Amino acid sequence: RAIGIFDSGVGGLTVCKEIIRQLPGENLIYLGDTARVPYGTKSAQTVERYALEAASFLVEQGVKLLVVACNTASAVALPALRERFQLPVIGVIEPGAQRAADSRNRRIGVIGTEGTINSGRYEEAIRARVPDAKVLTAACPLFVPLAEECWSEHEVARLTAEEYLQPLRQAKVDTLVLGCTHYPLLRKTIQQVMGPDVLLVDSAEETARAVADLFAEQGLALPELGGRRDFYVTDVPTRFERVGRAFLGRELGRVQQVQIG
Ligand code: DGN
Repeated sequence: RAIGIFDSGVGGLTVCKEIIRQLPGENLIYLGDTARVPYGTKSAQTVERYALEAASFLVEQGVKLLVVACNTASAVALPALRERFQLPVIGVIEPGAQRAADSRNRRIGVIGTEGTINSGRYEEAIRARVPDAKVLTAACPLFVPLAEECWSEHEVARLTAEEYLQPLRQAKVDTLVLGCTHYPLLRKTIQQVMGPDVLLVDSAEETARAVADLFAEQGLALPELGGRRDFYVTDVPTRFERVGRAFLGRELGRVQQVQIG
């Protein structure tokens, strides 16, 4: 049976890419809710409803595990998803917070969409592990379109990053959580602006590790190679196919349009 992954659009393909890298033999079913993207600027109630509908689609496909690749949906919808469905649900926030807890000076930065930052979930998850941590957060909404335009290393991206990250640099954080599906694409620019000594926590990478750990805990055999990947979207697939290549780091193959909700 497959692992089900959903996101508001193409961004979750960064999580997909990491799961493919760490668990190459697993079958994956990915749903991008492209008809309703972005989730990052919508209210918690709306995002929760969208997340339940996206997850229902995947559960109907018979997935064995649900990965909520979207940080915004992970921030606001995990309790509702866990209550509704009888299968393990992994979000991206706990794994990212776990890694951030390794911070040496306990000054930890978190960047994400407005929805993620306003939810306060990263702060909560980090403080649960490091009670005296100083957590500084910043919403960086312009990073999403920059990544989708493939402008991640453009001068505009650098200036934008300098503006958004200035307070975190001043606060001397030694760890910065990339709390949005799109930010791994801007990794190089963000690292340049923050300086080489700041540890960037990639929530996609940490989430894939959490999935691998869960399988190992359950003693599940991990097939080595040959996983099948199916991609679904809720709007016409053209843009998803084009932009998605950069996020997945390879061709997607066939993408099918479905109606959910
Ligand atoms: N996938 C969203 C997130 O990780 O928060 C970013 C895209 C969006 O919905 N704005």
